[in-house]
Amino acid sequence: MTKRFDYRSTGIQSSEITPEHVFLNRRQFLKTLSIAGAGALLAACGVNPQAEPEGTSAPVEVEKSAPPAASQAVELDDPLTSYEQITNYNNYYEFTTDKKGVAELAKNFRSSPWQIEIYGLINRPQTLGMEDILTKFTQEERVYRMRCVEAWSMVIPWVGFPLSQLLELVEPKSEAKYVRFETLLDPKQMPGQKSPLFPWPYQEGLRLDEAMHDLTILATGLYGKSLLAQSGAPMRLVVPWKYGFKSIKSIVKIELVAEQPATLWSTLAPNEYGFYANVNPKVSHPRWSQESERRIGEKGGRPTLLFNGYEKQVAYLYKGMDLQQYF
Ligand SMILES: Nc1nc2c(c(=O)[nH]1)N[C@H]1C(S)=C(S)[C@@H](COP(=O)(O)O)O[C@H]1N2
Ligand SMILES: [Mo]
Repeated sequence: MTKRFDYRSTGIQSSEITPEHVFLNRRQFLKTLSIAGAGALLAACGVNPQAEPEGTSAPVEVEKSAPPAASQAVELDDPLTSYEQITNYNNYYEFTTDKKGVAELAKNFRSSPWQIEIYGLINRPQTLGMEDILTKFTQEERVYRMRCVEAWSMVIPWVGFPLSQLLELVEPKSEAKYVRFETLLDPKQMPGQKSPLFPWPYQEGLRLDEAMHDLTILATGLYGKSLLAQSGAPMRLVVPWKYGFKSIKSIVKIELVAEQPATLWSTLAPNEYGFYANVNPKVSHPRWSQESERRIGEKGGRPTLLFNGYEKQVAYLYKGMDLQQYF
């Protein structure tokens, strides 16, 4: 079997990071291709920390895939947040609540070997290693806005694959209505988990139809590189129309369940952080407005958009629901 991705590296040297202008030129180039073609090319480029310079890597088999519906949401004109900023300004309370201190505290985190247990209301429960995941699912680039509930935002070029593909593999039973995710529990590696103030491990959840939506991905990289620990290595969820806290990092468990699962933030403060957590400028946080946001790396603010700008793609999921009540 072709091994597409070398997943051993957890600490990428800054000298190995694709310089941003090279990356941006490649994106400019991709713009001229069909999205299906672009996906295939990116799959070929892969998430390889030891990658040779662009265009010189050995050819790998490429699977044909249908054009992702998410292509409508790819934002080729919204400037990307820099790699430096994405990887040095993080929320990851398992390490620290200091956004600028996560990278340093997480630098020795062991994200390999790594296994993900998938269980619950499914026909095919299984435990997958990261190498299985990278072999089974073609990785593609998805450029998404990320809006934290704290009113800052970024634009991140993720590498990953639709969560729906993993769910199809495990065959949810008809009773399965929600997906529950769990982060690694390991206080020896994650000093923040020694704090009794949080109900560790971090848990999150999605309704099954939200989880199956093509915009919902499991990310394994960003800027064409494997995720660093601070970004949720080796694999984290990304749900771009919801506040950032839904996008749970360093996942070890995925469970299909019948009832709406508890989540860390809705357990701690149910009136501040709901289960749905759809980005909505009209639903204020009890302690601040959500009408605008600060794009990291930019001066000034910009208006926050309903569903973080993905309204066209996702509004149908919430038809008939009162967004003030199900926040
Ligand atoms: N396990 C875990 N996942 C997490 C968090 C966390 O503290 N622990 N923080 C969340 C929050 S509040 C945000 S805004 C995003 C931040 O992702 P980033 O640091 O990659 O930008 O991760 C989310 N996922
Ligand atoms: Mo957040």
